[in-house]
Amino acid sequence: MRRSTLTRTTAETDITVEINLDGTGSYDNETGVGFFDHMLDQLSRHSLIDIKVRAKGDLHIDDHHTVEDVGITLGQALTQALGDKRGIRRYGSCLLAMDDAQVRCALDLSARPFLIWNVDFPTSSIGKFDTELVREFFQALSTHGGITLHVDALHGFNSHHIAEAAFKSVARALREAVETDPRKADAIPSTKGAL
Ligand SMILES: [Mn+2]
Repeated sequence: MRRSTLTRTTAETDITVEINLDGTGSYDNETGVGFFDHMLDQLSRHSLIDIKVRAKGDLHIDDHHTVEDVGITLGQALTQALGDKRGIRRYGSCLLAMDDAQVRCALDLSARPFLIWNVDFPTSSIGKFDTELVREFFQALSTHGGITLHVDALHGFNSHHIAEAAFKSVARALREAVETDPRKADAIPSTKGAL
């Protein structure tokens, strides 16, 4: 089964993540950061990866450590659940529209973390949520999930829509990349023989 459960505890955060790559997009996320829960729910719903996150972070400072550390733990859980990556499609992409916003994602589950992030927000916050943290989350996910992750916002004027379109676009691309390719279900998708 392509599942994993991981707990990561530091002086700043205490996080448990459960995922099932072969899920139905069911989610249960409680991080103490409302907007971020809403984004994690989107990530699950549109990747069809079941995601449960419980995070207790130092929110009295700000949301930064909590958001970043959920990205780290989710990335680690993804790496663990993918195992040797046998049979996966490996690549995924999505051009996603949400109202005024359009976001493009191309990714490779390459084990070579690299983030290209061309996403500008017109406002510095969405409600109480700092828009800078969206990049922090995806940087952590890319690094610890071993993902070459390119995200470009082509246009948009509403920060909530741009952030949400980014999460949905990455989710859709991730859905494609983690799926098993029935034409090559027992092979590792690399000419090197390892990923
Ligand atoms: Mn929304």
